[in-house]
Amino acid sequence: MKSRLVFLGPPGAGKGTQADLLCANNKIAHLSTGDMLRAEVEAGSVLGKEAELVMNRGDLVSDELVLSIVEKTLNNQNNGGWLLDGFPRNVVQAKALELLLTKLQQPIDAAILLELDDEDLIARLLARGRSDDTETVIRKRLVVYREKTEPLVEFYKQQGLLSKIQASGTVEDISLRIFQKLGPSL
Ligand code: B4P
Repeated sequence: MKSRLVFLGPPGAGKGTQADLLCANNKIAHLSTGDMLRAEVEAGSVLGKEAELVMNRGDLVSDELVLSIVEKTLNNQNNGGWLLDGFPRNVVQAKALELLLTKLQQPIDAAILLELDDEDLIARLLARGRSDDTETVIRKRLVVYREKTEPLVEFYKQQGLLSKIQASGTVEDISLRIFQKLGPSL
């Protein structure tokens, strides 16, 4: 299995769901910036208070804040493989990640893009019902995704790292598609 992976895709495409399964089955670390930020919110830290306001309006949390969390986490990984879920979210974060991984001598093996129609994304997120899953906030997150995160598709394509996965169907269907893409490198 390629063991240093990035998951890209719009909100609700199932990055977290698929990352959980893939990491559990292949014993690699699941590093979700969304989960890390929600843990800070839950803990009521200064950082969490700052992040909560931004997340609840559907914007991206500041690069400075996210990068500080990711850097600390990656520095503590002992080369066992990882999956970055929801990070990077823009070109600034992607370039900072490149620098950090060069320093750590841990290049990315593959960037997996989960693709799904807006109407399906909205339906999934409304069914989940997290505090940032109201229709207005979801639509805002989709706009932010197209503007800030989608350019990363080209960024990773240029580097020959991109694999596209159709993210419709059951959780099992999608897992199988991901496995079939990554499988040959097992
Ligand atoms: P994230 O936590 O990354 O979450 P997400 O994009 O909304 O969802 P994901 O794609 O992981 O979908 P999931 O598997 O949960 O981001 C939340 C916020 O955090 C951002 O808006 C931003 O403010 C902030 N943030 C995070 N990272 C950041 C960064 N790097 N920089 C700045 N800000 C950052 O699936 C969604 C739902 O669909 C679930 O209920 C799931 O059960 C369901 N589902 C999954 N697969 C399904 C399937 N096949 N069929 C039906 N339902 C399915």
